[in-house]
Amino acid sequence: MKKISVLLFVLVLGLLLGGCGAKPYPKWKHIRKTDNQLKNPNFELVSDDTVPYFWAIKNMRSCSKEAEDGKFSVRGYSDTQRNSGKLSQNFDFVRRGFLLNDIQNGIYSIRFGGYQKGSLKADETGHMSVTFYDKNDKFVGKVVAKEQRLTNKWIKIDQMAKIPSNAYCAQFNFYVTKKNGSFEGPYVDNVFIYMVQTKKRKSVRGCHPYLYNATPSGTVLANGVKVYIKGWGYDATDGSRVEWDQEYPSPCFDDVPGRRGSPNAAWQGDFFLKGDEICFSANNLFSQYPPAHTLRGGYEVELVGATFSNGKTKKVIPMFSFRKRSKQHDFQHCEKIILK
Ligand SMILES: [Ca+2]
Repeated sequence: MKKISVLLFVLVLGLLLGGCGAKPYPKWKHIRKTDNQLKNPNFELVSDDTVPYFWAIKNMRSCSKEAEDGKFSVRGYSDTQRNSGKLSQNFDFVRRGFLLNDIQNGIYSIRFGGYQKGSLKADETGHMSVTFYDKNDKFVGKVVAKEQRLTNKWIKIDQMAKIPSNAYCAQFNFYVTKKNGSFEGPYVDNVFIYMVQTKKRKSVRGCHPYLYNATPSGTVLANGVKVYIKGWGYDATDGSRVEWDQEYPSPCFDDVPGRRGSPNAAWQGDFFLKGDEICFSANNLFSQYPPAHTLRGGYEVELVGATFSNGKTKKVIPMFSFRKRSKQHDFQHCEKIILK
């Protein structure tokens, strides 16, 4: 009897969670800088309700009758009410490992395209585009694939475009429109965006700001605590303070600027709330010309509206210590705080 009720409970729970028969959301393999930056680019991963995974779609659907490659492509919805549709997917340059400095300096262009196919109907069109957004999700630019006369055969779109200097994120789009009746196409399959290095990087000398989305000093966190933060450095061999040539969020120290072109230590900082703690991170510690002395680095932090657990509002937070080249590159440290 007990067994049956447990079984029933599991069954009901399964139904409530909608887990019965539903496909689990697939994982996508790691995307390297040289890979196609789009996930599920050939639309072969499809949910039970004909939605291609990883894509945002409006009035579009997977189609299993016509495919340039594999089993599925995507096309306009075949009813008479909907006259336009859109398929899109975006990615963030920083998350894919690109430096915003490189984007700003026009080091990369994009190569985008894929296969598309029309129908014999004259009044329906489909076109590919890439739109760019800045780090506040504000639109900063768009490139549209050159108009091609669609036929009922697959044609390949393959085009290069510049990336706007303030772009943070790129979005691939495929739009379909028609005047009346139902869609017969247009179809799209096997799409791509590649990041192509089209310009040489100027050799880096000394400290250079590395722009990314760090929480700025002076930010008020969700618990109402205001945090001021700056870089802290200490030469533990001779007991002297290290003054940073460049401040938080990308502290950088170069004892002989321009000597061999690279700083002794440079990293990217950030901080965030985690329960009743404030956590600090120091990422990508870079020490190509490492100091001969033992170098300590971290932050000087001042809180407004809270204290550290010792009752004080100011504290030095050491994050790392190294001599010669640092082997570890990412550091995190959390501190309990007491709200006033
Ligand atoms: Ca396909």
